Amino acid sequence: MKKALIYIGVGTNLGNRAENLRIAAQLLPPTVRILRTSTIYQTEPWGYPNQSPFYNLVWEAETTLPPASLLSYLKKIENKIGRIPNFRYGPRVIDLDILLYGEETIRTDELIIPHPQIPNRQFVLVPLCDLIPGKIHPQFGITWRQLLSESPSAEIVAVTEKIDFSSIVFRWGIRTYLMGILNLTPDSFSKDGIFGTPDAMIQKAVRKTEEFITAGIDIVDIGAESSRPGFETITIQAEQERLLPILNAIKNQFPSLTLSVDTRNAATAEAALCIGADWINDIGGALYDEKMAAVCATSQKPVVLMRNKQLSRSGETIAGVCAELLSLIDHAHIAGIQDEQIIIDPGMGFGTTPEQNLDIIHHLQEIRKIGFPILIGPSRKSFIGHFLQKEVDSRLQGTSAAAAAGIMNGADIIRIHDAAAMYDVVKMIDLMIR
Ligand code: PH2
Ligand code: MG
Ligand code: MG
Repeated sequence: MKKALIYIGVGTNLGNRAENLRIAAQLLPPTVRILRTSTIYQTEPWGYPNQSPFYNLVWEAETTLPPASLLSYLKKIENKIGRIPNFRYGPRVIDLDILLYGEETIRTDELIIPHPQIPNRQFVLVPLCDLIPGKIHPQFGITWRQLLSESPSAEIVAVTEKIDFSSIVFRWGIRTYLMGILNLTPDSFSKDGIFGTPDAMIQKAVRKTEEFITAGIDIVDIGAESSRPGFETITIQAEQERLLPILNAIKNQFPSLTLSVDTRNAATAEAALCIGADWINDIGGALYDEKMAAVCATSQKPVVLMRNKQLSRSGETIAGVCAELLSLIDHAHIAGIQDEQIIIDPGMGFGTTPEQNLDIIHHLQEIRKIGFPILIGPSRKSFIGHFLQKEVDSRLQGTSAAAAAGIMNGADIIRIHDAAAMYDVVKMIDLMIR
């Protein structure tokens, strides 16, 4: 496919500006690939003075989208991030402008390229000159450096705040997030557990994490205790011996990655948080270990509270699930866990019949009404095997279907094994429905 080299000007002066820049980058489609990012500048407002200073930058990117499609995609991203149209030059959470599209000059009602205002705007010229100072303006025939030197001066300083674009911003509803499963158990039901000597395990775990990141996973969830039906519990000490060295290695190697720890034990959670775990994922809903809720409260980190009790076969599935989740939330609140930390999980396959798992996905919107982000974990589970009569290594299509229906009904995070395949599934669903 034909690729064009483009330059996109980005500005923000409302809310958390650094986060706005990061989420904008993370919402770009695979058809727009950032090659270079200019320095980020704090700039005085141009055009309308009575507003807060902006953060501005320019991206150099490669795209296969024609200009009109690119424009409409960038507008969609602006809407998703919450841009509300106001007056000309007014404040905005995000502004994404096409500055240059290859060597083309374009003049339609919607789009003028090169962006006609660049010569008057140092907040564009300065970052653009970080990238292409010696290139020639397609119409004026002089360099960007020259244009900068002739432009009206404005107050512009490089931002000192360190902005890590590879660290994922979580804003629920804007897109679906993928959690990759890293099982440090020899007996995992999914058949993809990592085991071996301690050194071999570290190596395998780091390699798998790298695969996850390459595939576009947002969170990696590391667990050392199998939760498959009829599993044997391991001691807390054995759990930590398996988990902590690997967690440490992954944290050091991939410091921007969001690392979740799958544990029911407060002492393990505490030790993991100390090493730098970012989330706790507790299949016990912070009930299994009486100290867990307090550890999570102190950490102020996100915590996944999973429903995990035999679900009554009489009565409505979803009402039972909601009642249990509400009681987990109450318990978490009492221990001091804040609403902003809480993610809820209906616990697919935990004390549920195959039919009840279908009900959970079908009626997920009822769980949505509780008002917290929702994680679901249908990946390779036995209810899929039950209905399709497929072994655990042939359940990807069933998993995709469950993810699709789940996302359409309000799921925010999908916990999965098959990173590359599920990335494509989720990307397409988000393009269609979000
Ligand atoms: N964008 C505007 C109007 N004024 N001023 C600064 N400093 N930065 C901007 O991105 C900006 C502006 C309209 O697009
Ligand atoms: Mg603009
Ligand atoms: Mg604009």
